[in-house]
Amino acid sequence: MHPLVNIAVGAARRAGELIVRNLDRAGGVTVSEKSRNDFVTEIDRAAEQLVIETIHKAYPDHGILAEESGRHGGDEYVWIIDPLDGTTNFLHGFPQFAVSIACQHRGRVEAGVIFDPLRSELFTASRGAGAQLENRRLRVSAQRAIEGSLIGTGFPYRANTRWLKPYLAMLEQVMQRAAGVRRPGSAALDLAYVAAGRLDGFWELGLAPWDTAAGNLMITEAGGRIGTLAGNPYADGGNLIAGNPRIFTALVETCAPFLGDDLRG
Ligand code: 2AM
Ligand code: CA
Repeated sequence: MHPLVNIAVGAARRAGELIVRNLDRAGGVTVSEKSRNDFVTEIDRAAEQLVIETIHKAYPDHGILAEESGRHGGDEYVWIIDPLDGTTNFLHGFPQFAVSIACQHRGRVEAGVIFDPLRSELFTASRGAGAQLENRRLRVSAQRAIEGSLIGTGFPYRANTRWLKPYLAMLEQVMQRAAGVRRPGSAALDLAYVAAGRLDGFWELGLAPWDTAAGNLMITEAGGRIGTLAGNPYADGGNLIAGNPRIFTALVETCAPFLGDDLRG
């Protein structure tokens, strides 16, 4: 295993264990929204600290870009960390969340790990060496058309509800043609599922770099494509379409009529 992947795996497992240990305290707790949010922030922070500690033990000079603590440290290698992707699910005891860790070298993601601690599913990827689920090589699906496909998505939230109209127009198109549309709530895991061929395609607006850094590499290494809504190469912007190559193209075509200037990217 690539040394960067190896460190990421150890970090993700430690964070995952902490998250699962605290799940009982989250789901169904009848407390105020504020104390719920404080609780999830506490778990987010603790999981993130475990990940950063593990990385810095091996690589003290590496930089960090993480959901809770932001950007700090060196800039040749930067680790992009989402300690708990799917926090709303976690808070409600809805069993779909993950730890996502990627390592960038000079601006290019070289290694990525997405860990689902409840199913104990570990998705890994390193540049040029493919993507794996445990010991199996990942490959995107062979689905040829949106008709018959299973497509994942995420709904625009908070500030991003300004995109609700175009988003719903896209959804209307996709749901009328696909076999099914799923909104599981952890973008990192959704991207891993595209790489694994469990989803034929995926799109979402308003994501953050830590939601997508590991999944981006995973999909590319599994033979899939990921891009902006207009189908351009994806960097780390928030709006994306992913899928096997045919479904990627079909989703880009489907979304095209609904892209205003702010969504074209
Ligand atoms: P998070 O759980 O780490 O916040 C779901 O649509 C995806 O969007 C998840 O990957 C989720 O990551 C991300 N997201 C970021 N901010 C969010 C918010 N305020 N509400 C819901 N999802 C959010
Ligand atoms: Ca996230």
